[in-house]
Amino acid sequence: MTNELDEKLIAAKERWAREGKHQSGDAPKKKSRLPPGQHKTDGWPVLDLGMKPHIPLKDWTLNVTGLIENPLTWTWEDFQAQPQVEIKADIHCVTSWSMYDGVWGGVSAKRLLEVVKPKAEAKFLLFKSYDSYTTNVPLSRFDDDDVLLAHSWNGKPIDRDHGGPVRPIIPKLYFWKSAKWVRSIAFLDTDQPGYWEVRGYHNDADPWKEERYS
Ligand SMILES: Nc1nc2c(c(=O)[nH]1)N[C@H]1C(S)=C(S)[C@@H](COP(=O)(O)O)O[C@H]1N2
Ligand SMILES: [Mo]
Repeated sequence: MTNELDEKLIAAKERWAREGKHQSGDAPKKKSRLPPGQHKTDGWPVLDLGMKPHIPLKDWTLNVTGLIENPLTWTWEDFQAQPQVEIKADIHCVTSWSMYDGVWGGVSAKRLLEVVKPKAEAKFLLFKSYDSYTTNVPLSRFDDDDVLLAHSWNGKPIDRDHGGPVRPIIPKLYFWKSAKWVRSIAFLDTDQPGYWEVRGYHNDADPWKEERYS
């Protein structure tokens, strides 16, 4: 089961986009920590396309390509040798759960940007994952203080179910923008919509604006 696409879940999520499931239309509550239409969850649900790639650390690499001065391939050792940060953040999933106060450990987006040096034309990022998933964000959304390439959660390695060895965490966007099992990051001058972005999900994905569906 874990190596097959979860066709039923994918079909359901495409239907939710057509039907606008969980779309509250509520105005954001000024002081609320919860974006409109969300509820707090205590566990951490698992959501993906169904195939959960297993990537031994010795085989893991991260490729960073495109419109940057210094394209690179990091091995696990290269990645660990970068300055490490811990960032506490809330996560908001489009299926309406929000998880509070995760402590994410890894390499900050700011550090990656400092190393690769995006060219002036670079405006968008495309993440590709070991399960062939893709998702896109503007460079301006990646270049934020709370964004990182995370390898740990609450002090422990992110497990395979949740996208380990490494996944970006972009707390200010719905969680589908945080690619599990990330394999490459391309810096582009044009926006290239990813897996869910071409299947009815909003390109920008700001939970505070309730940008669930396109
Ligand atoms: N590689 C990959 N990343 C992915 C997905 C996926 O199917 N494959 N699903 C996305 C979606 S829709 C969500 S809600 C979150 C879920 O992450 P979790 O399973 O750790 O909660 O991962 C996102 N990143
Ligand atoms: Mo999702």
